[in-house]
Amino acid sequence: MIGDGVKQAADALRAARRVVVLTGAGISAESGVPTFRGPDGLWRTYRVEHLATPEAFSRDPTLVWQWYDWRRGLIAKVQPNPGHAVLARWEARWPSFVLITQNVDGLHPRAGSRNILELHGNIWKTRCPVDGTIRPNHDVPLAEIPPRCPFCGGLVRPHIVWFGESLDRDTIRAAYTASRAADVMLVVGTSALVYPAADLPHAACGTGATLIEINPDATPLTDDAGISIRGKAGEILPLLDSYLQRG
Ligand code: BJW
Repeated sequence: MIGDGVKQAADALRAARRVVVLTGAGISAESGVPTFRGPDGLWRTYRVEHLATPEAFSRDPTLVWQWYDWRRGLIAKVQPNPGHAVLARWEARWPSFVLITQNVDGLHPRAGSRNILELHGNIWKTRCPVDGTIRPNHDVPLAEIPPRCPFCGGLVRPHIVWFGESLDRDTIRAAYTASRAADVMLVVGTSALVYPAADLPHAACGTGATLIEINPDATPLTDDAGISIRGKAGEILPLLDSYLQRG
């Protein structure tokens, strides 16, 4: 029963001092942002190696930027959902609350979350490969494709971690530190297939955290999750929050 899992999760959260949440594309699904691997996922229509690798960008930066321009247009039209809103509120409930996200859509910050580790970057930022400068860019559509660095005139790239690229060292370190210190780790809306993000819940379990998973489907993490709640983030998180407020 969903209610039993939610009640158990609320009890675990109430007893926790350090809470860490790891989110994936599923939390934005109810806002209307496509996931990657589901039935309507981006990777069903687009080939990863054509669009989300450094080789693809070197081969055809215009094509890659056209794809990001299309996704930025789609994301700009949607709103954070009640799941994002609950996680934003939880920052005030636990002073050490850390939100780790694999999402690049920026919906967590738009919902009000501030203490966020964006593991895979942010679609609203560009990076100059020459000097590494990261700049916000909210143009929809982009003013030019591909966009250029205002200083060196070279091509800028999306500030996104593509397959085969390393994550920002400080960000992934901070994510491991928070995960290892967690009393409870809540994993929401990720297929838990992409590393090193998918390793973080194992790191948390390894130091004794209770793992709670919210996902309509089973994932490779489900067997390790002490509490597994099968449902949609936008419905389960508000329910969990209301149980927490009752206690
Ligand atoms: C809902 C819902 C609702 C639906 N409510 N839930 C160790 C082992 C094996 C391989 C590797 C390894 N270490 C590294 C690798 C290689 C690679 C990797 O992991 N490959 C695997 C796929 C096999 N990793 C990397 O390359 C990483 N780099 C790295 O580690 O560098 C060092 C290194 C390189 C090479 C070898 C060894 C070391 C970088 C990974 C970068 C990932 N980037 C992407 C795309 C960016 C492009 C873009 O967005 O523009 O990030 S991939 C894509 O997947 C995106 C996501 O952040 C990421 C995770 O996906 P996520 O969020 O889980 O989404 P889905 O669609 O998979 O799942 C959605 C879930 O939601 C589902 O479960 C649904 O059921 C659920 N759901 N509705 C709640 N309403």
